[in-house]
Amino acid sequence: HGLSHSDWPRVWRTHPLKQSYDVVIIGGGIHGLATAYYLATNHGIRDVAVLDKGYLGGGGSGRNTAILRSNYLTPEGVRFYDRSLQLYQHLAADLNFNVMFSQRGHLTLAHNDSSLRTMRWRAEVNKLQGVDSEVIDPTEIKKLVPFLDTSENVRYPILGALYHPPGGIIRHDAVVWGYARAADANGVHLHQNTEVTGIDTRGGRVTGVQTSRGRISTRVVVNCTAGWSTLISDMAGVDMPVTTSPLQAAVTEPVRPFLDTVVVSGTLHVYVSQTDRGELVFGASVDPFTSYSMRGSLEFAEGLAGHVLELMPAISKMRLLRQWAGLCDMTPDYSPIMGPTPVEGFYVDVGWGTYGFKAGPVSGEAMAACIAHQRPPKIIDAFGLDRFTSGQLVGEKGAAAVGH
Ligand code: PYC
Repeated sequence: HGLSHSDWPRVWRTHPLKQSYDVVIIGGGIHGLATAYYLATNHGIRDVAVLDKGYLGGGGSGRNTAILRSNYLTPEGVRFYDRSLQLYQHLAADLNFNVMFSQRGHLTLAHNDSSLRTMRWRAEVNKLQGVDSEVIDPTEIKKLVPFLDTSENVRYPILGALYHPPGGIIRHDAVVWGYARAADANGVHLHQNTEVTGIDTRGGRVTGVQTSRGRISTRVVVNCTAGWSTLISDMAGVDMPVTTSPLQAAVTEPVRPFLDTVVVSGTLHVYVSQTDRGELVFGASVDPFTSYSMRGSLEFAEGLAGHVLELMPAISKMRLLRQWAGLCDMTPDYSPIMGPTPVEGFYVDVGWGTYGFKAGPVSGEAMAACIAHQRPPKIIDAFGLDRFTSGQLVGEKGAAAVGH
């Protein structure tokens, strides 16, 4: 006699929608949930609602390829993502939820002189920030990943790689569920199937949120959405320099473990890792057009297979089981937009491009501090919306996993 799923305890509660909250967070993914959790635990702000038009973790949080790393190109980016890795390192204990973080190492391959130069640059910036990254040669790469074709007789020979030992993978859904359960336990109300249809402002400040389940009065609204971040900001009258493109991913049938590190190739537009269950998870760069589609395409699967087999010819018999897409909100400098906006009480945590998942914990921590102290903490100082008028961009394109 086994447990039927109806016997399982609920991980978080449901509540009636209250008519007012101190803080309303739009978007029930890792960013929104982490912001709610740190508001409650770090600042004692517990009268918080998280609204999602679908289910928790159904957007980018459930569609990413679960890769964590902090080997960025700018000092601001490296410090920021490294704080996220530190939070991820003790997240299982903090949330009492097994998030299965595996720091198995991360390799970004260089197939030409200019990428090798960028890898050296990243390694030096990383080391100056205390982050473990170094450039290694094909012999060392082969030792770490014996299945990689490191010969010289291929279209794009591997010249070297940026090796980042602290990088790895995690169970992305567990991170969402862990934050959701802990936020709920700290008094946060999680409202699924609750779509935001308008944001009320008066005299340049936020006064409330209109939803498919009624109006909420509030003086603080945080836009933690991806894909729809511009539509939500438009509701408050805030323009954002963001375009949205799909990024596709795919997963194979499970096989015995053979791939111990995360492998990224910008030139071949692919990254791959093997889950604890044995599946290979692949991702690519964003599709070359703007769209809100979250479906996979045959063109993508064909291109992906061709590229992967250039790297690992031995896996040609493996079968793809599933493919899907997530939505990436791209900014002009490939860095996020975080903090206050010209509308008082309206905050944004958006523009995550192709690396929002790994930033979840530090973003939640920083946005919670920003709201509690009514000014951005130092760690997100460089990511304000005003940089697009002052011209102080944080160019992070060279650290995107694969080219765009
Ligand atoms: O930035 O590491 C990354 C990444 C992996 C998948 C998409 N982006």
